[in-house]
Amino acid sequence: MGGEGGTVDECDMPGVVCECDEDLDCGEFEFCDMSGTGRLCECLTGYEGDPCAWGTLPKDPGFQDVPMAWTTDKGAMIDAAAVGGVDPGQTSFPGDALCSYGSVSQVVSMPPLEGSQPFVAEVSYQTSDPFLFSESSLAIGLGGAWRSDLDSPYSFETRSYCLGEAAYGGDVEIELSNGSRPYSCPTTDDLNIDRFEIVPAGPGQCPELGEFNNGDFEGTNGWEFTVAGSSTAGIEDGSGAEGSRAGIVRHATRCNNGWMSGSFSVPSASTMPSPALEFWWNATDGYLPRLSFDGNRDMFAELEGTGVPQTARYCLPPWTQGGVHTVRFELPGVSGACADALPRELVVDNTRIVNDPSCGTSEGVLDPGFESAPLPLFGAGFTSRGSVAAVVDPAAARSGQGVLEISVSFRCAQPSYVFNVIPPAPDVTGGPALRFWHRVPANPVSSAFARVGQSTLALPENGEWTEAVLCLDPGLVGRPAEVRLGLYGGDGLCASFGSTEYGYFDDLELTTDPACPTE
Ligand SMILES: [Ca+2]
Ligand SMILES: [Ca+2]
Ligand SMILES: [Ca+2]
Repeated sequence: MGGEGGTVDECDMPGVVCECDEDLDCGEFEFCDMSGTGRLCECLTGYEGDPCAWGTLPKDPGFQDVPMAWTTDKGAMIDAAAVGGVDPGQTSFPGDALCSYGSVSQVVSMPPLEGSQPFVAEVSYQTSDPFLFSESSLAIGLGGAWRSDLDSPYSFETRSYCLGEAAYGGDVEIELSNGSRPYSCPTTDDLNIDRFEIVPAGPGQCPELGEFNNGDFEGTNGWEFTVAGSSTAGIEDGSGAEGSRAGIVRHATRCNNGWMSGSFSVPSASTMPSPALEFWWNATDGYLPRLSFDGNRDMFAELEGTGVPQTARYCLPPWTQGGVHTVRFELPGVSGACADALPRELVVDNTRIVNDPSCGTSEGVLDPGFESAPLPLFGAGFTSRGSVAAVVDPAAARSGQGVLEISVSFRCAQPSYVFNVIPPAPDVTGGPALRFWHRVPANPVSSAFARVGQSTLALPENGEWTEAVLCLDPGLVGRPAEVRLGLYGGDGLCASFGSTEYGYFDDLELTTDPACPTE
C-alpha cells in the first residue's frame, strides 16, 4: 500500500491497521472506509454484521410507535394498539386524512445502487368502506418518485414494489399517503398500513436500471399475462422481432379482453435526461391495442394495428423518472354479441428505455410546448370520435413547431389529453397552478375545458391565443396530479354532428398563482 505524491501513507505507520485501498478490496456489501485513521472495510449503509447483511429499514416498520421513527402529517396517525395484520400496530388514515392527502414519512439512509443489491418496498395494507366500495388507495413516494397502487384490498394484503434509482444512494424520504382524493369529502373511508419495510428483491423480480425485466422476451420472467375465457397469452417462440420470442395475447371472440404487463426502471433525470419507451409490436389490422402505466387505465395511448410489425416510441413523463413502473399492453374487447368469433392478436417485443432528446428535459410536466411532435402522445386515448395529437404545424402553434390539436365530431364524446403534472410548492405569490395557452374558435357544438380532480374550467372560445390558469391541489405538491385538456362534443345522442371542431393548446407551465389555494 503505497503513499501518494511523496506523502507518507498512514497505513505504513506503526500500529495503524489497514484492510483496503479501495472498495474492490473489500467483501460483498462493504466499502473501504477512509474517514478515520487507517482504512477499514465497513458495511454499506443499511447493512450490518459480519459478513454484512441487510438490516431493518426503515425504523419501526410495523408501526408500533417507536420514538424518532415516523413523522405524521395532515391527520394520518400511528396506532400502536391496533391489532394490525402481519404484526401489531398500524398507521391509520381516517377520512379527513384521505381528504387532505395525509402522510407518514421517514428519511432513511440508503446504500448506492452499485455495490448493494436490488430492493423492494414490501407493504401490507388495507382499505375499508362500510359500503364495501372503497375509494381510498395507497401511494408510496421513495426519494420523490411516486408509485400508486390502484387496488383497494379490503383485508390486509402484502405487495412488493421494486425500488428505482431515486431510492438509492444517500438520504431517501419514504412517504406513505393515499393515491387519490375520495370522490366525496368528508368520507367514512379509511386506509390502514400495517407494515412497510425495504427488503432485498427476489432473483429476477426487478428490472435493472434503465431496462425492462426481460424486455426482449427471450427469458421466462418479468411478464404477467391476464386473459379469460377462450383467450390465450404467453411468451411464444418465433412470433417476435426477426423471428425471436415475444409476448402475445390472442382472442377468439368479440368481448374477450386481455393484456400483458411488465416492469421497467426509469433512470433519474441526472442519469438519463429525456427517457422514452420504445417497443416492437404488431396487431391484427383494424384493432386498437392500448398502452397504460401502473394499472391506470384512464390515462393511456391507443395503438392502431395494421397487421404489419411497427416500432413505437413514447416520451416518458417526469413523474416516471427515478422509479420502477409497470406497463400494460392490452388488447381490449369489442362491443357487440360476445360469442361472435373475432380472432385477433397483439404481439410485443424488444421493450426498452432509450434517451430521446426530442422528449425535452422539462421538470414537472412533459414537453410543455409539444415540440416532441410528431412522436405520439401518451395519454391521448379515446380518440375514435375525435382526435388528440401533438402535431407539427408552425402556423397553428403559439410557439415553436409543435402544438396540441384536439378535434371532436361526435356529441357526447370527450377527446382529451390526460396527463400527470407535479405541482410546485406554494410560495408568497400563491398556490400551485398549471398555466397554459389555448386557441379555440367559436365552435357551434362543442365546448373546450380543462379539468383537475373534480373541478372543471370552461375555456373561452374567441379564436385567439388566450392564457388560462388551472389551480392544482396543494395536497399533491411534489406528487403526480392528473390534468385533462379536451373538447366536449355536447349533450345528446352519441352521434356525429356532421362537422369537425378543433381546439389548440400550447406552452404549458407549472407555476404559482395568487388565485390558487396554498393549503
Ligand atoms: Ca403492524
Ligand atoms: Ca424477442
Ligand atoms: Ca409549441
